[in-house]
Amino acid sequence: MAGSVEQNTGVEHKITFCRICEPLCGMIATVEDGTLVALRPDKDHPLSSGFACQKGIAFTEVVNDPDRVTVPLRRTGDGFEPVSWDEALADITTRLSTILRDHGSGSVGWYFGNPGAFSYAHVLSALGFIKGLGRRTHFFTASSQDTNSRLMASQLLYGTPISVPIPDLTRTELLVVMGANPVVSHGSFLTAPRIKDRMHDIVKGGGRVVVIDPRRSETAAQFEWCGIVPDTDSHLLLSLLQVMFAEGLVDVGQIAAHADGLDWLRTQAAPFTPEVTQAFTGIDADVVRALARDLAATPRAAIYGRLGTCAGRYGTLTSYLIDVVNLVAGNLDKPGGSVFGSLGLPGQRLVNVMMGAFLRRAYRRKRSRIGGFRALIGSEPAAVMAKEILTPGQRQIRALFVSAGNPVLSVPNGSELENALESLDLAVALDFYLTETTSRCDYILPVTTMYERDDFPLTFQAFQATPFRQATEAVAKPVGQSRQEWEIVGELMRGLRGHSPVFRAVAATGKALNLLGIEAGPRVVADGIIRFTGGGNRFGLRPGGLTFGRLTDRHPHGKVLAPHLKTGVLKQAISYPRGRIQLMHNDITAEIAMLSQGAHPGEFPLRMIGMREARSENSWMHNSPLLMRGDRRQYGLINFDDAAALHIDDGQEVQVSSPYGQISVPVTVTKDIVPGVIAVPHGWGHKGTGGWRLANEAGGANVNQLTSSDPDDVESMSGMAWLTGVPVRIDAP
Ligand SMILES: Nc1nc2c(c(=O)[nH]1)N[C@H]1C(S)=C(S)[C@@H](COP(=O)(O)OP(=O)(O)OC[C@H]3O[C@@H](n4cnc5c(=O)[nH]c(N)nc54)[C@H](O)[C@@H]3O)O[C@H]1N2
Ligand SMILES: Nc1nc2c(c(=O)[nH]1)N[C@H]1C(S)=C(S)[C@@H](COP(=O)(O)OP(=O)(O)OC[C@H]3O[C@@H](n4cnc5c(=O)[nH]c(N)nc54)[C@H](O)[C@@H]3O)O[C@H]1N2
Ligand code: SF4
Ligand SMILES: [Mo]
Repeated sequence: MAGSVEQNTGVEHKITFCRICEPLCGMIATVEDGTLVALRPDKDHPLSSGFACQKGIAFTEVVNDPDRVTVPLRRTGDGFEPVSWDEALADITTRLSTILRDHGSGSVGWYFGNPGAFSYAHVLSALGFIKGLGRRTHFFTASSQDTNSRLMASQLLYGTPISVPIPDLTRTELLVVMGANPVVSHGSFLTAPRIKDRMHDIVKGGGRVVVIDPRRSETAAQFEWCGIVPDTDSHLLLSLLQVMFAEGLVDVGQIAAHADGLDWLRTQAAPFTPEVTQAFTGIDADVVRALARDLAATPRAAIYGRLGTCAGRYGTLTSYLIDVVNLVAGNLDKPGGSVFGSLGLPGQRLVNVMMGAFLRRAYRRKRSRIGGFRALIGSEPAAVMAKEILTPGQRQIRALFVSAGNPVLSVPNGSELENALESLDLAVALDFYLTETTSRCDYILPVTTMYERDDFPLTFQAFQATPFRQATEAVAKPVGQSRQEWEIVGELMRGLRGHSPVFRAVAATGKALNLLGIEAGPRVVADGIIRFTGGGNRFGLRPGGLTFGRLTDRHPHGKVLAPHLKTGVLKQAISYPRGRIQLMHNDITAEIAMLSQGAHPGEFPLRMIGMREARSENSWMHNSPLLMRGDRRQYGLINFDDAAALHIDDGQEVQVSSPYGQISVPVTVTKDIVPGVIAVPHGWGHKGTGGWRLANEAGGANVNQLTSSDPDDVESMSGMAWLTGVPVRIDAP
């Protein structure tokens, strides 16, 4: 059975999966003569078992959107004109050749947005292109607005950014969710279909889910809510440690067997008694003590943090402390605790040691031109991308590719970036919409959507709560003239062969593979990874094991590899040669020292946080009528007491100002948010010239006009943008 469950008169029902967000829910695509006509959840998917959210179902409207870009577009004075692929690619490679000849590879940059991470072929080809052009190219990703601080914490503790523990969701008895809203986000840095049900299972089994959040989020509303002042999580976590040490709740021998620096840690935590931190966090000392005791006493407990703990001023410190509290409470690498997934490679430890050493070396050696940020996972902070374009000098960016991203709305200081894009010699977007970003580019190269390409979710394999493999073939034919990103990159590489030995090698390898009857392209790599990792056929050594083809042919609904993640694998996850966790770092000492100094500017007495919405996906699903029904608009959220003090009525438009910018937004007044906080959804403020009409009509404001692109406001260790807890003032007009 090749992934197609029914067939009559040109209508097929094809088994596949959604790739909008991380649970990767199973889907059945109804396809008529190659055209996607409907999507429904896959009842036979072993993990999502018949669940899909509104965005997943609405995706047919994205695929068939009348506003979708389906032919290559070239910018004219005040609009766009269709051009042929040949013409577009010839002009782009000619202009790029000139830029490379005159200014070198340091004049080229690539911004890789969030949806790109869901396509193995896009990841591999974009990396191949930008790294193949030369060492001096610029590479930015959405990660510096999302996960960099989390990756940095792992690099410090385990020696490698790619060992990130996740909660053992199906076995835990106490889950502390800190700065995440899985009921709306469906989980992040954590692939767990039906995550809401999994959390309810914890409670049904007699356990608890505690949500630490400035807002009584949709998740907090279903479980136990503990309100917190934004950007004070590090204080809370240090006081949890203080209590655990002071009350003798720590099994020192057990921890010392795996980690260096425990005494240093105890000294660092000592001043942060719950009475001291209460003044910062707003959380009662008694609540902190009780939580510390519960975390230490419950055999299966885990703290899980995500965007809310990553995107504050102390994102790396907070992420680091989450793991450290899990460790000290005896919950790291334990069933039901915070555990490490892995690809299940043979010699996993050796691979980790080598990879970590390579990444740490790059981190030490490479620095960004603007702000001197170190290269975490080989990338630069997107917060300073505009300045990299606008600041003259060696390695000034003159040509920029943007694939699967809308940085004008997603990175701090959107208008600065908008102007920067206009100043480039060449800007090329790989996208299927004319957005705030792409409509500032010289070319828009139309790409396929996820249902028009094959896939294997490589990026998310090690972050699955239940080890699982699924792959899919393309289920619909490409709409219009759209092409896959890797095919476009392949053409660019061919056109620029003269500039890169890597591109010449890629071309030669492709030729050799074709001679052997193997279709050249990134699928060979994905297939190799499936064969080599957990459940794979190890190139014949494990007969009956998985390959890309076998997954799509024999296991179209996917295959569960094991009921649970393995524990007792800590040493494998660590990249430091001695295989021990390193707690002590001068940078962490410095961050802890800064905690007590961070004064809040008096003229901006409130703090702004983000708010994800069930019917949005960052900036890019606001053109779907299904998702926009009911005349949806962007609203901020403020507390009753603040509204009363400021004489603001429910629904009123207010002006929100930060030290960095200003927006206008209507507000909803609620008791479900900590006083002193305003929550504003990101991804609004559409003005894609000539593009998505419904999104443009819905308007709204770009909340990232309130965030800062000043290098001093970017987290120094990880290059992470500062997106939550930003000081603001509210004025009624
Ligand atoms: N529906 C929907 N789903 C999505 C997305 C979407 O746009 N819409 N985006 C996807 C993406 S790209 C990502 S990265 C994930 C993110 O997934 P999550 O991190 O689960 O989602 P967020 O809604 O950003 O959750 C952050 C929570 O942290 C809280 N918070 C803010 N500041 C602080 C703080 O200082 N401390 C604490 N403790 N909490 C704080 C916020 O109130 C919010 O409830 O979601 C993914 N899923
Ligand atoms: N203030 C604030 N800012 C934030 C956040 C926040 O919580 N608050 N969240 C941050 C986070 S976590 C993230 S991940 C970023 C997201 O930031 P970005 O990734 O920069 O932006 P998106 O809104 O996800 O835009 C995705 C673009 O990709 C296109 N696209 C969709 N699918 C594909 C595809 O398969 N191929 C190609 N080539 N294009 C495709 C869409 O049309 C859209 O133009 O935003 C960050 N910005
Ligand atoms: S939860 Fe995410 S993966 Fe599942 S259907 Fe919705 S958008 Fe798709
Ligand atoms: Mo994200």
